[in-house]
Amino acid sequence: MRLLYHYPLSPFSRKVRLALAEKRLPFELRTEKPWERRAEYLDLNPSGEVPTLIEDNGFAVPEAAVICEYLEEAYPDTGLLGETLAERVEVRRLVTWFDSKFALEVTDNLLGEKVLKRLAGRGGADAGALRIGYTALGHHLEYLGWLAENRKWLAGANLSLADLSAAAHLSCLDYVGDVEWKKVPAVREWYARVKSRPSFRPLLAERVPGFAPPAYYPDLDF
Ligand SMILES: N[C@@H](CCC(=O)N[C@@H](CS)C(=O)NCC(=O)O)C(=O)O
Repeated sequence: MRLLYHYPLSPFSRKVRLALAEKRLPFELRTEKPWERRAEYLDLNPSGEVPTLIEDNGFAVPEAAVICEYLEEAYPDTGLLGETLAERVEVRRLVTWFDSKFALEVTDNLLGEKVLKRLAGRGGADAGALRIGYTALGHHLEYLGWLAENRKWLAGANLSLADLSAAAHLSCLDYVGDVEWKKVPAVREWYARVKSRPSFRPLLAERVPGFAPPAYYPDLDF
């Protein structure tokens, strides 16, 4: 059986789980705590980061971006990058936005400081980092709001990897109660649609010991 090494509150792991589920590719999950730097896991992915996908035949594909490109090439039936060249550029632009810019400016400063740092035993959250993270989140939500108001899905007419990437980051931030949905109704409407897809259900059911999400976190009407 196909296996994904992941961590529940890792946006990069979540993006790959969503992509696998949207492509209807069955897989099992194995939780990996990347901060433990297990030798066996480092053999699979020398960066030590999650996720890593192991195919049925033992073929290892590390790194979320590499896995998503691989899935698109190996299993093209349900395409997540769009059809035309212009669509594919726009999807890749937004995926890069969320997995680089958003991840660095928002996710690392909020989720990284509040959760991953504590799990890794590297102390508590740094107030300066949190301030930077919340300010950046405000700017990013404005941009997401513009996309959600002007397009059906973030990159255009169809659900794409851009939606999965954005929703993966936002769902982790939502788990720690950092998204003020009332302030961004268009983003909330878009997220409600992503959240109600069958691919999202297993993510919403998961809990990390020591970190309880807000009561509305799993609700489709939030
Ligand atoms: N470039 C990597 C990023 C993955 C990543 O940052 N994973 C985080 C969790 S979301 C991680 O494993 N962090 C632990 C560490 O840096 O040691 C990818 O695309 O897979």
